[in-house]
Amino acid sequence: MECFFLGLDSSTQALKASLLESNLNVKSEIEVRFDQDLPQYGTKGGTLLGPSGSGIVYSPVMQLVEAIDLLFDRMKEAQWPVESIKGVSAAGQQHASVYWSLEAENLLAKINTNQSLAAQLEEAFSRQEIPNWQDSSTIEECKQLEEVVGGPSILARRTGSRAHTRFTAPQIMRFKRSEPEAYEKTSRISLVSSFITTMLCLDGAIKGIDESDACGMNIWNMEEEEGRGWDPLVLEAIAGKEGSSALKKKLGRVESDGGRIIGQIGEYFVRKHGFSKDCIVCPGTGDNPATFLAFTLKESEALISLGTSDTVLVSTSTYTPDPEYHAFFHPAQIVKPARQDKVNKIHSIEKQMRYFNMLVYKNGSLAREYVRDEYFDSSWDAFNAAVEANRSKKAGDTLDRTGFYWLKPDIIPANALGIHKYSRETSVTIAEKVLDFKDRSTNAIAILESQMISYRSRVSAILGEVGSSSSVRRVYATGGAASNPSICNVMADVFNCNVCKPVSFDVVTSAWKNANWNACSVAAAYKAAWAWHRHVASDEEQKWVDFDTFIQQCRRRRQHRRLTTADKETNGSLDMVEEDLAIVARPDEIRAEVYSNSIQWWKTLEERALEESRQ
Ligand code: XUL
Repeated sequence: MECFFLGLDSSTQALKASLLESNLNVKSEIEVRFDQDLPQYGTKGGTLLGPSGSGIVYSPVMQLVEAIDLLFDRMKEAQWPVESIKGVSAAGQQHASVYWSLEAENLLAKINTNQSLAAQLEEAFSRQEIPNWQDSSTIEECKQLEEVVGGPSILARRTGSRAHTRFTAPQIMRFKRSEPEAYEKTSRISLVSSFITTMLCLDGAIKGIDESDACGMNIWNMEEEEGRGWDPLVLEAIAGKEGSSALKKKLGRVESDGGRIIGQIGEYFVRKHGFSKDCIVCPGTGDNPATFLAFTLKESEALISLGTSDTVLVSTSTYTPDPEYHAFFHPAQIVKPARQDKVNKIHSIEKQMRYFNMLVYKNGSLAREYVRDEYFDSSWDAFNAAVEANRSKKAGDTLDRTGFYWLKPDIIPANALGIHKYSRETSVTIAEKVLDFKDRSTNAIAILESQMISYRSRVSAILGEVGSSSSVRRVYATGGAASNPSICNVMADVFNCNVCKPVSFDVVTSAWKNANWNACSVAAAYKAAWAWHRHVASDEEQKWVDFDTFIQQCRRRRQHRRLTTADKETNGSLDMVEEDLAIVARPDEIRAEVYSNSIQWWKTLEERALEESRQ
């Protein structure tokens, strides 16, 4: 009998599900959109706002509970073969926290199919709001947290990030302060990913937080082995000396093996929807860690997601925290007992920790679209034509059109603001501040070069790159703007490596097409499949197979055709590099060298623009 895997993704605007075949081919996807499908909550973009100027952004917890029922109903309507689903896992928006009441575990233990989940869980929460990652109401709490711990760098070293308003520690701090009674009546605090995992099992136990997702809380100490755990300094900063052990209990255990089986799908889903009672559940993870897994990013590979804001993910085997960005544990790492000394009972652990870093830039498409609208009459075609006409050909080209377009106060560099442009006007070696470039059409290439050089220079620093040769081996481009060929071309030149994008094989047309599946729920299903595979494996090697190898094995199984030259021809413009992956841009040797040699002075100009933005 064919078996399937299910992945859920609880994002800001929707709860989504992906159904995958055993070779990890995406078979079908469905979703519940909060605004349209649950209009009784009155959300816009999935959220509600607090009083004007408060910075409060949240979503109602019951909206998510109702969405779960609705999503499973839709699986039934779509006739998904749920009885053959072997494993399920979830991804959830990062940082956002769910607050369980003292009665929660009791209620979770006696869920029945006669009533909806919402009707049975009305009393299960001590707080009706889930603070959303867009919330910025905790500026004071962030200041206090950094002060107690010893400053932003120390907090970043301990927890992977400096304090951020959306992170869970400052959010819990504000909740405790503004609703002390409700805080006291909180039995456990979940992240959205562990909340969904708990709801999938419905066995009366609130499930542990995934360790990779825990790194987005500002509470989990990521330092060396001895330090790993809920950080005592942060616990104290939130709850005081007297309250820190109670807070630690509320946070509960943390799951460090993302492929461990932590339960079976709840009886509720078995009886009501026909799931198999043997369907396993493994820990959920954050949406960014899930995106990272969807691409099985290897060391020295980067993923650039081009959205309203741009996000860069980079994989490393060293812990390189920095207040400018976020460090996380790899979301699918296993700690394998390597040797067992039966006499001394010493278990040595095979450790090869892996990490990824995330850089978030607020001014992504926002800034690109500003340039398009201001100089190119809102036309991408005109914007792209100007990029192609002005591609760098020799050293110094970029020097004449260096621009920084910080329309909103940015995250990287912190609080950078304003539009700053530099060009050589009177000297061949010195760039001067200008109101605009002589040739205004060069703003198109200037914005792309500036964004890409910023990403490259910071990724290089994380990878410990020396000299000017790029150590980034491959870049994956995703998000809306990744379909713009000019943007990908500049990306390839600046990073001096191939830019790739996922594609999928269309069995109807027998051709490759852009993969438009939802990366987070697909990656959650990958994780469920990996956990199930390890669970049923009879040999030791497969029981401990690492995530990347498992994905590779599945990829080979679904290889639809050999990647021959003939294949490339039949697939038109797609330049396939391996199963499910096409190259969209290759670097030009000369331009790549021009950019590599430009990084140093570009950094000097960025410093200057920053100073000017502070004045
Ligand atoms: C990352 C962040 C967002 C959310 C989106 O730090 O806040 O990407 O994870 O759900």
